[in-house]
Amino acid sequence: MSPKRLSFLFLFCVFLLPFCSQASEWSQFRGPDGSGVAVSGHPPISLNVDSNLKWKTAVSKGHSSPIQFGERLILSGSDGKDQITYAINIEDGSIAWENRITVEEVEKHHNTNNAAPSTPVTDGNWVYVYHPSFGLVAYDYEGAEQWRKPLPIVKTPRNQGSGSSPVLAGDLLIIDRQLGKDTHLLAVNKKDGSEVWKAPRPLNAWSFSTPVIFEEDGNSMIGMAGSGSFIAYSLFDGEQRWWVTGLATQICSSPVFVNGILYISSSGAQGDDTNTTSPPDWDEIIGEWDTNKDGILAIEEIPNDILVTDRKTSDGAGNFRLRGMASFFYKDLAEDGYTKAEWAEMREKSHNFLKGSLNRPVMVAVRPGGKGDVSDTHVLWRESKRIPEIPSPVVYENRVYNIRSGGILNCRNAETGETIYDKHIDAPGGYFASPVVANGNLYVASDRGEVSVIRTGDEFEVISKSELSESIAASPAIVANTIFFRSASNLWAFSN
Ligand SMILES: [Ca+2]
Ligand SMILES: [Ca+2]
Repeated sequence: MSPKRLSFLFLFCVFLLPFCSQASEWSQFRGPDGSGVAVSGHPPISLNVDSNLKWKTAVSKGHSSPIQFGERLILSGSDGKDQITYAINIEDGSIAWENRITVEEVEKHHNTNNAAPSTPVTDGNWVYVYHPSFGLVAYDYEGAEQWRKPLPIVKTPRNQGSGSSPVLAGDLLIIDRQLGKDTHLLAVNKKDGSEVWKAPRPLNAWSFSTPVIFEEDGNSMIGMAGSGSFIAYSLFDGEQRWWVTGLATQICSSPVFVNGILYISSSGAQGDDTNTTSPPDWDEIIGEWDTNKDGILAIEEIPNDILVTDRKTSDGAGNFRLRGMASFFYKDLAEDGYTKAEWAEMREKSHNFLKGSLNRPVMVAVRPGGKGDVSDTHVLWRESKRIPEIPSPVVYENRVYNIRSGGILNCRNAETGETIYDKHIDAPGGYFASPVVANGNLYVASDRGEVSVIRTGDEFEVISKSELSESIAASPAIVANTIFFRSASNLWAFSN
């Protein structure tokens, strides 16, 4: 190569690359590799709106999290039929650009979910946004649209709404598509959105989880949890290679891949197994509840405040009352009430539902590899207690941290799964946001807007608690010395 050409290349690299590749420390849902661990950030260990709140910017509703794209954050939102992408300047919180795509139909979702649940992803060149009510769209740094790929509107189980975020691997952009029996992983070329492969997963459809990218014997793989199993596919062609069974039916949290091990948490519909209570035995309650003493339990004789499921969210969303469950499982209750035999039948059906596979939490640690069902050969440990409903785990310095609703933090040994501690952090409410770690400190946020910082390690130590006054469902993001929280209607930046 001539010296002239070399110097041209040098100039190209030095002067052009900074303008076409935007660095990102937090490029996708839960940051680097989706693990929730900041590589080098030192954000404040206590949030204070008077001293270290750098800025606060109003944004539309959304449960997705911001990502970093150079000097900006990218965030998705939903406002009626408008599906929004924001680019927000990290320095001052001003909005650099905002793009809206108006759809005819917005996906149906549970009242604890939202129409903008998917966190964008960037390769440093473009940003890729998935709106479940629209499809995929790619923008450059200035917000110029590069391509769009409309997709049929999703049909999630029981209309609970989407949860999965897109991931990038090489030239592939991959998203889980919930379409009932047509549910599949879709891999498109990130350069133009053209389809590369589709991995059908009709038997694995119940999921709100983000896929995980991992390596196994030099092969690049993608894993997806749902409907009681975790399935590993080849990234090359989407071929199903191996799977682990025995997980919960309906999976919200996302697996992480740390130090060569996959950690997969699945809790089912109600969270921790202590969140469900089977209906009481007839003999225990009939004397007290049968107020007219006719030996029949009428619906209005069942106390209205008794819960069979308590997800411990701050507004009681998603809880079942005994009255509702009793009439759900025994239809003639409203007409002539319960006899002892009818109550026994209802009790058994309710118990099977409440304590069955739909609600049975399971967390596993899995060594990747093998072929077919590897449940008996590659599972390092399997635990069924003290597992959260929505938040994903953080694995940090050989410990697994899980925050569950009610404000209970569980710390396990990552090698054995044994609990090191299980403690109330004294910040109750629902936990939807996944925890993150920076500089050895764990950040958790509740639907009451309370942020708690816990020192990692074998000793349980809460460092600080702060109130943001608005519900938080999105997972925090960390860039250098700033931590970002999305609440019900704002994005907050706290900085050292
Ligand atoms: Ca009665
Ligand atoms: Ca009856």
